[in-house]
Amino acid sequence: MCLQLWIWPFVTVILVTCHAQSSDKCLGTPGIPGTPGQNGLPGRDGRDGMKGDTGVPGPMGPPGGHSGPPGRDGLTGPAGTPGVQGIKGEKGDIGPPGIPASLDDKLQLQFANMNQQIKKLEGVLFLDGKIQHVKDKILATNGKEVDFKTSQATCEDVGGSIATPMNEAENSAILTILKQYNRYAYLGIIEGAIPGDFHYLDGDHVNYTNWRKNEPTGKGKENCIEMYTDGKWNDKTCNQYRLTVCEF
Ligand code: MMA
Ligand code: CA
Repeated sequence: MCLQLWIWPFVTVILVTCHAQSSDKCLGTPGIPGTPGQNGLPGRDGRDGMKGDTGVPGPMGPPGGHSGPPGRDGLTGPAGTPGVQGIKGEKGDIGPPGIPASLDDKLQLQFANMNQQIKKLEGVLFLDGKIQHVKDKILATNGKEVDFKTSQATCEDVGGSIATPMNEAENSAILTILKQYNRYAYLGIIEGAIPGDFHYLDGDHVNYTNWRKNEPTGKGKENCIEMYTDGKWNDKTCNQYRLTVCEF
């Protein structure tokens, strides 16, 4: 501010000199600029500025007085691991006598309904070619070819036994399955100690046979029986791979 104040007169003097030269009426030389004046009094206060930004939070104060009341309980945690099993209790008293099942109408109705359901399921399986039935006997295969022992074990494992035709109807039911798969199957009949003497697996002597002409021919060397795809029987070694057919 001060600098600008004393430069102005100086510039004015230079301009005056310039005019004087062009008009030819100027005589003396310009004087020396005076010394700068003293600073003026301070101006009035300006208007208030805009509100500043919020300051940063101050440091945490010292701990307060007493601690507050306890908070509420948290959520229930996951179930713990089961404990060890307790020791078995004493045997209870014998219950009151019930009525015989044959006189229990409710039970008899349940049996009748169950049998009806089972018959329906048999119908579905038969339609699908999965089972054959002759009277109360059901015949089925798993489609696998194995030796005699494996076939026998497979059937027993599922609560049945290897197919054993006791009459022509049963022989035909097994044959139906063999034709579907175009395979031979072992039957549940084996040779005893005497060559040519065949018996069921429970030891009973056979009372129905359907040998092919000239069979059996093994003379004690072919201890199992296979059924051909025409329903005829042949005595055969037991280690061949034959279709597993079970009866239930
Ligand atoms: C095979 C074997 C026998 C069967 C004869 C019939 C050669 O042996 O399957 O068990 O009796 O064939 O020709
Ligand atoms: Ca034979």
